[in-house]
Amino acid sequence: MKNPRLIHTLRAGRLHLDCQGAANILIEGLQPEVVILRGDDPRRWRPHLRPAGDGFESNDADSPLTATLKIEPRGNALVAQLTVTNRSSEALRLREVSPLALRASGDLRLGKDVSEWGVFRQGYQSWTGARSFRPTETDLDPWSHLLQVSLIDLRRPSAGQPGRFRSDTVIAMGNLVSGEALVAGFLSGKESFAGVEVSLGPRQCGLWAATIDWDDRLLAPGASLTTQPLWIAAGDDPSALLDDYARVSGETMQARIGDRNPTGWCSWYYYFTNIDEAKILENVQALAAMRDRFACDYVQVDDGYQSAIGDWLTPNSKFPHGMAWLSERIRGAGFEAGIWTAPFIARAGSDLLEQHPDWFVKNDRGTPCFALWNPMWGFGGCYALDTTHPKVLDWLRSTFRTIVHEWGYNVLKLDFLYAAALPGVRHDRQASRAEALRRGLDAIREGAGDDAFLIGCGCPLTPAVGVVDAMRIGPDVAPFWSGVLSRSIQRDQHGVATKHAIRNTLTRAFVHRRWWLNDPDCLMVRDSDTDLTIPEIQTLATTIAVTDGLLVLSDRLEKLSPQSQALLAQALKLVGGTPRLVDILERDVPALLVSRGKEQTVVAAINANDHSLRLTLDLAKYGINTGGAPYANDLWSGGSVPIADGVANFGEVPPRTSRVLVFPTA
Ligand code: 9PG
Repeated sequence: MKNPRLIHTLRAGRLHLDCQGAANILIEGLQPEVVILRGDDPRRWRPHLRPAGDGFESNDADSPLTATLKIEPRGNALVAQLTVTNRSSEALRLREVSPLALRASGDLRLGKDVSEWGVFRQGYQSWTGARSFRPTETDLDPWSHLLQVSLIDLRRPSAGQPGRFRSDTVIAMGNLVSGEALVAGFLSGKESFAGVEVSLGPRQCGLWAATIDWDDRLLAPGASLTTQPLWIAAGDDPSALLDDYARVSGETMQARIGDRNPTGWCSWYYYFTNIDEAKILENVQALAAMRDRFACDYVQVDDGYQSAIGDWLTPNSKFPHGMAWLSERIRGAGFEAGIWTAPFIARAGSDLLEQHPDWFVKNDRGTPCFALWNPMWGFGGCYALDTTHPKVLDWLRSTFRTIVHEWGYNVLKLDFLYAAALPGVRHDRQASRAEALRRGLDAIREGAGDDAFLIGCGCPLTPAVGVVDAMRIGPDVAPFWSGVLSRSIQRDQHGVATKHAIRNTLTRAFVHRRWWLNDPDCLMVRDSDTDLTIPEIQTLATTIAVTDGLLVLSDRLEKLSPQSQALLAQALKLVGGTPRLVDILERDVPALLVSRGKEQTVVAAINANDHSLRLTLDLAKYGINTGGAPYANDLWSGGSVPIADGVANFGEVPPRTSRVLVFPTA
């Protein structure tokens, strides 16, 4: 498939996309769609189109809306943008707006048979699972509402039906037998949340809709709205298409991408909330002593220093010298100081919630909107701050001005950010949820200043592009692989588990250095105080190193065994390449990755699935010159991996183990 270019034609009021150079890629019967609310009753408007100027317009005299659609080539991709105008005399409440949607009367073809497809479903926020599905599989949300609040977009739950998938912002689909692939995604996401939904039947794709959530806001008489641009491209490598999409969307959203990845240490995954000044300083000393083996840039104090969730400027009694004193000690030892906050939530009993109940997003009953119940913090729930309220924005600016410019913390881990985008009633009723979140983030950036290093966490992804320097792209790691709860109520994909973190670190590698620097969450290398086995630790270390994101240790360093230190040293040798996933659509947890650096190219066979996998990789296809050697050595086991005709044969790779080959870059 050479230079497959999408072209569009209008037939009988509907759009058809063909792929020049690939007869087997086709989308037939696309139309714009708007869902208007009459009371609580949603009505779908699907205008027929006619040519108008260099685009199209709706051809529908009876509708209160008019629409114009622009479609332009961008490289080999097409970019579509819809403008909708309210020509009636009353304000209209809009639920959803789709620049392009296909229903049962249309068709989408990628090769011969829908049963051969894989679909990559992007998750809503940092901790939401992001994985590929086969058409017979069902995507399930976390089991209870209590979990869903902090893991999915509550306005867009999964349908829970086989073959039906709703992907946040971007979707990748492909035929696993014949190789045709299609990627479609919105180029910007700070204006409103968006996604692409598909429904795959046994023989046909009966629904494909790229949709913006208009959050049931009003469109005034005479007013117009224009959707974020939708980018669609076809080809034969879904990972390459996702890379292109992430690059173009990152440019559109003016992503912040630093020259290098800082390395760090974080208190959470050894101490959890059980931290104090002495424990932090013990690790500062250890980091200074191991500087030649681990060049750590920052030391980040996590959850546990604050007097209450919400009261960030008041430390508790375990930090008697205050946070400015501690940062001075950290910086005095030659590290940048980092600190955790959850800036958009406050817990029952905090001064913030007691003193300013009017600063919170409201639910239907007019009381503060519930955002989280975290057993680690005790009984009371947490509530969502209203980041469209000017006083809240002032408070955010001044809080972060203090933390950065008076206390001296330059690395900010900003957690539980989804709260600012929860559905509810806000001070500014015309702000979308994505806009509300963005205003909160912008206020933090203003207070912290341009030099602060902002790491988003628990954050809906696209509204943060252009504000944060790094973003957690997966669930929390843990000193265990996965558990009964991870597999049942978290559906083996959402929420805390090392397995879940590894999956997302692989499947979301394509946004690294295009939207921000990826934060894969922490590396734990310890071999005590953990349930992780050595091969599991190697698998986590390989994943973090070869995907090139932030490398942040979270162990009690004084206690690291020589074996753990040796494992860390091996992992550090693998960083610095540009990752490309080979099998993103092929399995639940992808396993093959090529990471090309200036000097070396690392090939990793990472099996984070719970069954063994037979893996081979065509090295020649990825430009790897083996110099004719008949085998290469696996970094972890020292065992040899045979190479024949440029293909590495990893054989049967057991679950929760990895193989790593290193070649000089050709
Ligand atoms: C600190 C931690 C760490 C970690 C973050 C985040 O739903 N929950 O109750 C829940 C608790 C903790 C959590 C995520 C969800 O982890 O990802 O790195 O900073 O907070 O409390």
